[in-house]
Amino acid sequence: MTEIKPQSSHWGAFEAVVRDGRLVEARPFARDPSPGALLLSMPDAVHSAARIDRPYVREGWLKGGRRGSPRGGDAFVPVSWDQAIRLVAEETARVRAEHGHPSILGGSYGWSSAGRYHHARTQLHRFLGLGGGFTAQVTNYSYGAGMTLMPHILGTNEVIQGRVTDWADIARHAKLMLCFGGLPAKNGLVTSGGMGAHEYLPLMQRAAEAGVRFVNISPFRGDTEAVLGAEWVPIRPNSDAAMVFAMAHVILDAGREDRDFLARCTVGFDRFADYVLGRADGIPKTPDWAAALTDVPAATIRRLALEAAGAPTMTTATWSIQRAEHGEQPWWALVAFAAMLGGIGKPGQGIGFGYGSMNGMGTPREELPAVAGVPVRNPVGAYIPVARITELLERPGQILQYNGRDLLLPDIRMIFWAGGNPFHHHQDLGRLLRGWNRADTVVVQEPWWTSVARHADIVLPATTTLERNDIASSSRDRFVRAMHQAIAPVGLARNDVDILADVADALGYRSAFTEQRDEGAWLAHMYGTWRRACAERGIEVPDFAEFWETGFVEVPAPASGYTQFAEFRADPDANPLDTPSGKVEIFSSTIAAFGYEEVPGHAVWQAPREWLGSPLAERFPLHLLSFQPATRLHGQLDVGRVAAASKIKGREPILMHPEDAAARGLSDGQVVRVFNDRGAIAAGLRVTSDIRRRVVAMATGAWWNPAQAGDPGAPCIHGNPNVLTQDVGTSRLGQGSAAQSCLVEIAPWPGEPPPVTVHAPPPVTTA
Ligand SMILES: Nc1nc2c(c(=O)[nH]1)N[C@H]1C(S)=C(S)[C@@H](COP(=O)(O)OP(=O)(O)OC[C@H]3O[C@@H](n4cnc5c(=O)[nH]c(N)nc54)[C@H](O)[C@@H]3O)O[C@H]1N2
Ligand SMILES: Nc1nc2c(c(=O)[nH]1)N[C@H]1C(S)=C(S)[C@@H](COP(=O)(O)OP(=O)(O)OC[C@H]3O[C@@H](n4cnc5c(=O)[nH]c(N)nc54)[C@H](O)[C@@H]3O)O[C@H]1N2
Ligand SMILES: [Mo]
Repeated sequence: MTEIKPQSSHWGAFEAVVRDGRLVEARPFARDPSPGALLLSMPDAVHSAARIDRPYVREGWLKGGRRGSPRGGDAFVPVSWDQAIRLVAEETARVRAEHGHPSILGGSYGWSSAGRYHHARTQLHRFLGLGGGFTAQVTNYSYGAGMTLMPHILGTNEVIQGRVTDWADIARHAKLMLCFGGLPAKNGLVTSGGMGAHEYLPLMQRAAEAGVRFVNISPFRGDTEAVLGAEWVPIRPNSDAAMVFAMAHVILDAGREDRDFLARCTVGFDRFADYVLGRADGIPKTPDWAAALTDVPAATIRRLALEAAGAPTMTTATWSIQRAEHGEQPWWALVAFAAMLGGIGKPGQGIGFGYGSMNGMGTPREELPAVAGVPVRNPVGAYIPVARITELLERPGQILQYNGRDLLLPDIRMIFWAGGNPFHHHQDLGRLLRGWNRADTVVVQEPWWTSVARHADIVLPATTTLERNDIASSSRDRFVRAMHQAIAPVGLARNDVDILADVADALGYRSAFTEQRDEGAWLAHMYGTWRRACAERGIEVPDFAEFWETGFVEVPAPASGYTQFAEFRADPDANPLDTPSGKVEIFSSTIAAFGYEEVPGHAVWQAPREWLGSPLAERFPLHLLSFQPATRLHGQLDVGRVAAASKIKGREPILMHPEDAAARGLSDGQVVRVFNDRGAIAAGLRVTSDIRRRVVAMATGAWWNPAQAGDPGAPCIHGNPNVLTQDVGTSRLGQGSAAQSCLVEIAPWPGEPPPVTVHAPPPVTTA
């Protein structure tokens, strides 16, 4: 018998086609104009051998191994659900009593499910918050540095997260779009919370047809699609700020800056201009100065700057640009540059970050919140910027400087993760594992034997979205999608929320956690809250019963384009920005007062420790970029056919220029060893002239497969770039991830590489 159920995922809405209790196909939602290929991997993933079939406990933990006990190398012992719940409840109670709530790390960063009720992280925060609190994680890996900076200088994070000036507006009014980091098609495959329609590529294509000229300023030609006909400017990684200063120099030199806008709408421009002209430090930031740092010819920099001054221009940078040491600087410089052009708040012009980073950025839509779960306040004030997790684990009792504050790092005894994978997302994994091993106990809820589950003490098998009812929703998308349970839970898997309700029960607060609502009542409650928010904005949507029956709601797109900052531009006194001055802070006294020498009061050029300009490049002469995968979502769907088809002899591909390959005697299709002082990984070599010389690039997301499980120094035989990436904060201001500042060398893999084993379950013992 075949059944068809409405469903959704971060990579798109679909109809779940179910035969004999198994998902056989994820058929794209009929309203999606360009569904991506990732849905093909769903049946593989949902019924994968890598699903966790039942609860387990690490053997060493059962035998008493707590703080300092190595994780990742032991066998797992199967336990009953009753036993597992009891162990988690007892250990949670013990840690709370003996060490206090801040000793539980419950930040649990990660993408988990598109369904908003069963969103594991939200539910875990409810559970821990109601029980007394936890050490939280703030900001994100996506744009952590940028989201700390922008409130100081533009007074909002809307310029990163949306609502940004939409593509309809750009198509109608812009003539030039300068894209630092390009507009990579692969990034449009996903929206956090799911989407009814992939409109990313069609929208930019329409802008190109309407006459917008695109410039792809990136080390990788593939960061724009051929249909856009973009000019490629192959820049050196981490040098974007230098190029922007030089463009600012050209504008000043030609007297083309918009004096009226700068005077009315910004503060601190003169100090920035002094810096650019070299009055402050004796170094004029000329195109020749920048050419040596960026490898972009001075003539190109000059031409692009004058072109931008002469035509309506939208300036954008991908989120990746700030995921590097001093990643705040290129973004701040771009805001200053866009202000000089005077386009901020003009239709189709100005600045927006992330048009190239995710589907939904710039998609025309009404201003509406998403359907969302109900968070609980965390009674504990302790937190870290998310990407400082290893420091948290390494140096309890010490201070971490962040955004003008001194954070006291708690002593973490228990790590509780549901819906994220730090051994996917964090940098320098060997170092992370050494810090991780300092915990007494690690509890992980996961559907699959991902690397976070493999490095846990208590492993609780979670259902996937197919195994429960939910609602998918994103503030970036016009569609709200019903997700009907399509299959029974796989193995003994249980819903995250039901697992946590049972632990809360054992600890005496089940009804506070559930608010005595079951799944159906929560969905109706969440939808009802959203429906009222729509009504307040004059938008009528059907009631819950009709929505659930139809399977989706579409909120029609507004008729006219949206221009961000239009009111501010028209009357900055009546509509000030939420900054101290109410204006664009090209110079920020607040930031200057923090006294961080690496982040003075305006954007400056700061060379990172690891880039092609540093002394370390003599030993490790290649800059490694680790971008988002076209074949999966981070580590999710790595067990699917789409990811498998892209691998080379089972290893994640790495892109390299033909001349760099020839210089090392390497050829396309070969397994190579990528290494630096932090470690080594295997990768499959793909030789292409689409990547500039001395830069290599590979996607994140191949599951970490250390050659010896549990050994933090072992090479990864599968190709997880985070073995190699540098774990430093972007700066003390943003403390974001600096994954893109990383140097490596590449050699042939010696001999035959060992087989990849990480897609099969780890050893199990009944001893
Ligand atoms: N080198 C490098 N590293 C990076 C980046 C980079 O550019 N370069 N990018 C960074 C960025 S931007 C991000 S956002 C992060 C992403 O990092 P993560 O969000 O941590 O990565 P995912 O693999 O999506 O992890 C989500 C996990 O949740 C699990 N999961 C899915 N559904 C459920 C569920 O219903 N319940 C439970 N309990 N679990 C579920 C999945 O199996 C998966 O293991 O990575 C960061 N890391
Ligand atoms: N298919 C798919 N799409 C995704 C995701 C996924 O896992 N899979 N993840 C989603 C998530 S969580 C996020 S946060 C976004 C991330 O969005 P981004 O961070 O913008 O995406 P990346 O792919 O890391 O980087 C985009 C491009 O930036 C270029 N680049 C890197 N460093 C530099 C530099 O220093 N200078 C310049 N000029 N260019 C540089 C690289 O060539 C890279 O291809 O993607 C989202 N989209
Ligand atoms: Mo992200």
